[in-house]
Amino acid sequence: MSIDDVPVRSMQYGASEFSSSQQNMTELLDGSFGELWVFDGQAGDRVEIIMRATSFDAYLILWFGTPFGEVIAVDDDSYAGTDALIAIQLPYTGPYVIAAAAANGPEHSGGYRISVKLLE
Ligand SMILES: [Ca+2]
Repeated sequence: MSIDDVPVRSMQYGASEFSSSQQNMTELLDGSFGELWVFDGQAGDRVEIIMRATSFDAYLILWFGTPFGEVIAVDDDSYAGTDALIAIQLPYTGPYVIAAAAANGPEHSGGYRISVKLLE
């Protein structure tokens, strides 16, 4: 699927996905590159998004609605080492877009794991 011609992969709460494809990397507005994922959230949901990568510096951006719209959260290294964690209570109901990005440029991208969990 795509939003505004930007390729986006869908995921659901509880999903943990591995991606190693670099052709899905999209250039983001700040010049960095990332792969985009979308999930549906409800206002008030407490969610935890984790991105782990062994060969590059993981970086997460979360938007509401469409990519490059309203930024809800960003994180670089809150999980462990250079891995990223966003833990947040969602402010709106609707689609959220995640960028799983490389903090230090697309030449450093590679395999990574991303998970989205709904906390009780
Ligand atoms: Ca990082």
